[in-house]
Amino acid sequence: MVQIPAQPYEFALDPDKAALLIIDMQRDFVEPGGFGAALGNDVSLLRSAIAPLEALLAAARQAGLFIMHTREGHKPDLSDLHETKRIRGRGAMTIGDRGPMGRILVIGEPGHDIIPELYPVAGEPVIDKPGKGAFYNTELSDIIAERGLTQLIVCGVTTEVCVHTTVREANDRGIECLVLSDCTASYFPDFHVAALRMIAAQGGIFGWVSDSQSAIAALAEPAEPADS
Ligand code: C5J
Repeated sequence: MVQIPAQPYEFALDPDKAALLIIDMQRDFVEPGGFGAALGNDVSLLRSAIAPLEALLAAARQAGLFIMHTREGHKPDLSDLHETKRIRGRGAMTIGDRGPMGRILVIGEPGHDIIPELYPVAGEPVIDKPGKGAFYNTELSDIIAERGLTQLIVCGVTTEVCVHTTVREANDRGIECLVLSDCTASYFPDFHVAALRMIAAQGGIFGWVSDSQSAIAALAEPAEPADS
């Protein structure tokens, strides 16, 4: 076990049973012309998470931590897209429409891909998810069960939407989640702060909150045996 300073109290990381889960660091959310922009957001607000995530990803790879990435998106025929989601927002552009980075939020299009700074390497599963949560209609539960994982370090975008939904789903499945504040971001800075507070409030009702520096320092430490 490695102790990571966190809110509401320290997180006892068991690196053999933990994974880093990076949520939706896709061009469609962080670059102009994608899904985030189509909904009227200032996508530059999400870029603060990129540098801390790069450092965390390097440290996690160095430590041999299991790493997974998710991408929100839909099949080219949109058969996995609820009409309610397609029309939500009433914007001029919506999911499946063609924009500067290809069809918005469609698997295989340039905008759907993960940004180059955080690109997955061999051995890091990439989970395509049609919803906001990473468990809905995906293979994530199977991967977690197969590997005997009980803890997730959850990062990515956006804090109050896909990160939060995934943490809530994981928590209800008995998985402990540690969210790193600087490795997540929102189009709404006040939502980011509130979402993190909600996770750690009430004794950690959804999980724990820490930051990249604390996690990176912990990953560099040799783990104590779990029963010590
Ligand atoms: C959103 C996400 N915000 N990845 N998706 O629609 O948070």
